Amino acid sequence: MLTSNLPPVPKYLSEDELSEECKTLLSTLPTAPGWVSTTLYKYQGFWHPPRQLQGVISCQKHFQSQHTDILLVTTPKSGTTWLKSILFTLINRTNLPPTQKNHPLLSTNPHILVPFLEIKLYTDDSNPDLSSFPSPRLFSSHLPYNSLPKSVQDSRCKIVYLCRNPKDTFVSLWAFTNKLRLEQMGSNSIEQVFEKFCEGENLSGPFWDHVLSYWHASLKNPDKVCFLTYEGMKEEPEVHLRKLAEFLGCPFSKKEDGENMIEGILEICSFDKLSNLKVNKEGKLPTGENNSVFFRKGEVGDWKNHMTMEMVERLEKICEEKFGGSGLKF
Ligand code: PAP
Repeated sequence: MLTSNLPPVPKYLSEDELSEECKTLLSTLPTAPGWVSTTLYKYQGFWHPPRQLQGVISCQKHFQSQHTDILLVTTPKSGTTWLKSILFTLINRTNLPPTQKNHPLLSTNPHILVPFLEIKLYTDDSNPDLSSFPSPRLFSSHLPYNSLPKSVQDSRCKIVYLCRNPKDTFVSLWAFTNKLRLEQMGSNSIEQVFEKFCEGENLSGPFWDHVLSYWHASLKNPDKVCFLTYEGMKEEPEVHLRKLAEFLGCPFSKKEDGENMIEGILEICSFDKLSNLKVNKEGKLPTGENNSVFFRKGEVGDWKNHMTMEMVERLEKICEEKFGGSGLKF
């Protein structure tokens, strides 16, 4: 019998466990080449890899939102890992002060503490038992607004939305997906994937449609959707953390201000702190990704080191067209 010398395919790329329902659906959807998986599928106007799509369908069918739930939604590579850390620390700060020596963030990757609905919980199990999650339950998602499970839209649960300027998002996505590609696949050049990004053919893309879906939802219902940007968080972290705490109904008390609670939260969630922890340098997610792939530079403006002038002009032109008149500027 011939045996392959290639390492086994990690779970995040595996298509072995796709249900018949998912396979049938996939066969009806438009396709585009994937950045990591071979194919992306367009479902409800947005692109998903096959394994994730199975999670999307199950989550839409089965997830029952509770009024007290908090859902962090992000465009991929906009600072999801950072906001997961911040939200987890913020809502648990009374029982788990950020200065506590054995704080969970010091030994557990943020993606474990705040799991994705469609990428983790509903891909592992089509209808997982979520009863062990303490209230308020904190989940995350990359789903566009219109693809959220109906119960999320109908319930009084809170949505925290985070996006990032498209140029840094693109560069981060390019670097990230190259790290997830198997060695035998080689790397994608920046030119190759730039075309796809401009066409909207990327994980959870088109980028602009994703962002606009939440921008409009936040304008329509500011008590339900809190719209944040990576750049805003970087520029004024205290202001935004205070805003987040108020939005979630757990504002900082005078006593907490006196104890420098905000500084403590920002410190434990900082790029330097998290990226240098053993768990994030050496650990892996159960789906096979190295935890370190979620920490690269953590800066605003790294696009200047990678994109050509032509790329910048083209992307800015697309963004002007797409975001023009929306009141949203990057
Ligand atoms: P995801 O959407 O796939 O979960 P996400 O966490 O959004 O990934 O992307 C990682 C980006 O956030 C990386 O950006 P970069 O490629 O431009 O460097 C990563 O470095 C950055 N990041 C991770 N943790 C932090 C943090 N604590 N503070 C600021 N940026 C961070």
